[in-house]
Amino acid sequence: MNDDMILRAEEKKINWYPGHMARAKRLLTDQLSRVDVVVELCDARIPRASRNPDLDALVKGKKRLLILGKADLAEESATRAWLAYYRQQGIDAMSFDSVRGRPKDVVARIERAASEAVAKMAARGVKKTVRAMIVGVPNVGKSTFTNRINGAAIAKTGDRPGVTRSNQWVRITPYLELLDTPGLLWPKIDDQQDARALAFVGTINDQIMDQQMLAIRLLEMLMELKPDAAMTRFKLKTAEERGVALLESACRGRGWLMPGGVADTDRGAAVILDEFRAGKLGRLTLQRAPEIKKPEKQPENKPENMPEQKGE
Ligand SMILES: Nc1nc2c(ncn2[C@@H]2O[C@H](COP(=O)(O)OP(=O)(O)OP(=O)(O)O)[C@@H](O)[C@H]2O)c(=O)[nH]1
Ligand SMILES: [Mg+2]
Repeated sequence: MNDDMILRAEEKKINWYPGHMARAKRLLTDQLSRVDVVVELCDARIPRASRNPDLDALVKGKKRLLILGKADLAEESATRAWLAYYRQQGIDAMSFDSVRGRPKDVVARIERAASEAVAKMAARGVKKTVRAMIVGVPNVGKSTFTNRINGAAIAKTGDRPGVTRSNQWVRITPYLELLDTPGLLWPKIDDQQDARALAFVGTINDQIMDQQMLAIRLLEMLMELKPDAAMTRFKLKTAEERGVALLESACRGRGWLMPGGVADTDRGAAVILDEFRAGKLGRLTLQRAPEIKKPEKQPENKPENMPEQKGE
């Protein structure tokens, strides 16, 4: 067996559902009756993989707003395509980045989503305080988003998953409150492509995965999607390599070497993952929106028993 075959044989299924996440799920359902809107934050680079398949069942009939977050790291045209797709599906969605995004755009959308409840209270002469719960996978940027809307850092943030461990209400205005919640995954990630995508963007605890394996898969994907950027960034001489050889070449290219000139693949893997997550390879969307099917033209109804028209 060569190195690559050994690697593939050892590749383990990616899954992360520790005890604090089961607790996070309980915290979410506990607060549900208190909120008017559920704001679901997903990652604009991987909208499909970063949406919790259990959420529909968890939040039942609540008003929803989907936000494609970290939009500054995704390709703008791909994000537009995702938004068009969601619109067609009847899902209320917008994109946002917490680096430059304007809070008032989000506030307006949350208020719109809650407008029914607000109108009901207004009819009774009461100005309602809208309460919105921010949910999403770990590290997707929920706390940073909350801080951005708030205008000042109040929630703790960090570049690893699992930073927020309990619910935190943040008052934005007298009439709007946001609930920052801990990141939530689901007990079994069925699609391993999705699991890997979640791992690439830093949603899954790095400690439970083989970092070298993950970095190799990431490099391979970059060589498919953005070969020029990857070759420049990691100073690769050829576009042909894959597997361990590709990781070693990146290490040699960037000078991550151990004594004797041996590629330091441990260090290389960690830096490659960090650089990708920080957007150093430029904007990149890993998952494309499904094509929007145009409604098929209905064949014209022909009255029954009418003889076929013969051509001239
Ligand atoms: N480029 C960019 N980075 C972001 C954005 N939002 C958050 N981040 C970064 O993503 C990392 C995670 O942010 P957090 O706000 O802690 O994420 P979280 O969803 O609260 O994470 P948990 O509490 O662990 O579930 C941090 O390093 C943030 O700086 C964004 O819109 N754009
Ligand atoms: Mg957080």
